[in-house]
Amino acid sequence: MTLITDVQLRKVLDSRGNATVEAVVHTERDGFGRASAPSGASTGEYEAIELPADEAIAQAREHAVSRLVGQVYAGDQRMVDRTLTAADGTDDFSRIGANSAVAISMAAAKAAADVLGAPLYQHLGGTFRGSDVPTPLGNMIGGGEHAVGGTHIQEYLSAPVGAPSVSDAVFANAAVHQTVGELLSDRGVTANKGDEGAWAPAITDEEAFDVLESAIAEVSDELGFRIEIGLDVAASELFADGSYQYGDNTRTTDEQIDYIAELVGDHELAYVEDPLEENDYEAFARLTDRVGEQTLICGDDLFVTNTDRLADGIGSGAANSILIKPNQIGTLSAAFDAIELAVENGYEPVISHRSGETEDATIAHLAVGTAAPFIKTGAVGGERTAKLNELIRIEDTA
Ligand code: 2PG
Ligand code: MG
Repeated sequence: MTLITDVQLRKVLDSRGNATVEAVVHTERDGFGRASAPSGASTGEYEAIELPADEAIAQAREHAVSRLVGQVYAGDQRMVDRTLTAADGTDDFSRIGANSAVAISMAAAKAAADVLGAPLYQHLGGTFRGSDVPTPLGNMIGGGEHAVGGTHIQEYLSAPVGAPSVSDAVFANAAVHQTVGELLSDRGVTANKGDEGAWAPAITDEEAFDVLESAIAEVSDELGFRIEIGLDVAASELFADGSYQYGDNTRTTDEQIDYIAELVGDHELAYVEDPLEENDYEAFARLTDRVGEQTLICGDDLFVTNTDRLADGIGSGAANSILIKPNQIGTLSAAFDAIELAVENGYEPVISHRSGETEDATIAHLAVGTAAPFIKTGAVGGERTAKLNELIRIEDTA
């Protein structure tokens, strides 16, 4: 059986050099699972609370560990997550920290899969979900909260929708990323990389489209399959004093809707995340009504992986897709519930990394285990390739 026999918590580094929580779960029959929490920079107002790593570890040790050890089976994910929720006792994990909660939740799942000798995606998804591997959305050019001095739009994504396999898609994104770097240097533009490894040149949003379109055309011609463009506008970060601020340019909500609708048409966007600020369901609904047949309008800060907020969105017709970040809600069960509610209502779930990451690859398994159509997890950099290479392994061995 999978009775939890030990839970260890420690502080480890994330990709930004900050401290994050790593959890280790041991069970009977030598089950072992280890997982670590990611961390956002452009965080939504309604996300579960990330505490400083030391505090999250101390609080979880005091309130959660003894409720799990010798009491709960790692194979009963619902029970693990209910126990974490009860140990916390708040509705946003502000007592033990969503970072401790999600690390323990994921480590328990891995320990249970280990006892079964099954891959994590299979343990999470069960045998009936198959093993469809999602299309990776790769961050190519960016700015916003992820890179000072970059574009206003936070992420320009490459979406290799025509790729015959995940391996082809992953290498296509890497090739687009390299080509963008070369095109920038041909134009005499120097560029560092932002937190997720995307190029962060000081160019306008229009130039970013131009460069990305050229890179995609080149790579797609060479590889012979279709690659489309996606965006994470991260509009809550642009929104101040009632309007959207693009440097010296300001757009009202109506103008923002027009602007995004034009971008969808002009650039045949496959995916647009957070085009409007996180409280404006009504504007999301208007935009979805206008372009929702042509593209995915995805709620990240809008929904924060929260079923209550998603239900509000479904009720008002806001968006047609939801970003799923387990650390926004604190447990795998709650993330799973958000995915289920989305799918039941025709919303596409997109599983996502955070800008601050570790080498943990749980989200690759969550995406496969839930048959999500897309995963957003960067294109280059070790903490990103940890997930991408895991997808390649899953595809190769499934
Ligand atoms: C986002 C994410 C990941 P962060 O906005 O979607 O790309 O960024 O983790 O900083 O919230
Ligand atoms: Mg986002």
